Amino acid sequence: MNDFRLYAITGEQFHPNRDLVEVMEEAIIGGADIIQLRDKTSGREELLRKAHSLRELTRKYGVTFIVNDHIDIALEVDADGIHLGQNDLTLEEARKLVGDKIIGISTHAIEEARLAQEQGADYIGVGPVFRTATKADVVDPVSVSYVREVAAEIGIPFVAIGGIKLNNVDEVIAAGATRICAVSEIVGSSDVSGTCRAFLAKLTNKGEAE
Ligand code: 3NM
Repeated sequence: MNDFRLYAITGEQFHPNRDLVEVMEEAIIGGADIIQLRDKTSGREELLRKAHSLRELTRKYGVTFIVNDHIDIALEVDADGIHLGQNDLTLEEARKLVGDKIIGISTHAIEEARLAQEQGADYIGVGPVFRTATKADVVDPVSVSYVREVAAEIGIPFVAIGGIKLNNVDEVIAAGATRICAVSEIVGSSDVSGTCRAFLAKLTNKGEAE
């Protein structure tokens, strides 16, 4: 897969008066290099419409496009990949359906990370690092110590997620994260592009300091 640094996930509840595609375009302009459509409330038609629009947008900018949960929709719009939780299909079942598309898996403990790697995930989510109100029923925060564990042991790309803000991301980067995902901090910002640029500057400065 193309590697990435800043992963932006949709969260329309954080921008009730703004258009989805417009907000995600600002994220891309600010430097987000992978976009995920995550929507737990829309019906299939609505979801498909959003997926088509975001596919068009991400193609225009050459940015990776991932669909959360809905493999059928990912296939229908020719997304670059899918993202699955721990309770979704097994990786083996998903791989049969999506072939060589990207498969990302949410993990909340090192055993889950090891298993995802072993079973051929292309990347994993590592979180929630901090408390988040964005994902319902998520486990308690895993803290930066889980980021540290994954950074030390896991070979496939991992992205830190959950409650990550500009004011706490330094701690996550210091623990070894080189890829960051934020939902509310990015799409809920009054300056979406600026927020993305600020995240990237922090990721880049770490690189220079090494
Ligand atoms: N997955 P925010 S936490 C979509 O830990 C998602 O797997 C998580 O939203 C995980 O940046 C999360 O607004 C929500 O806290 C992250």
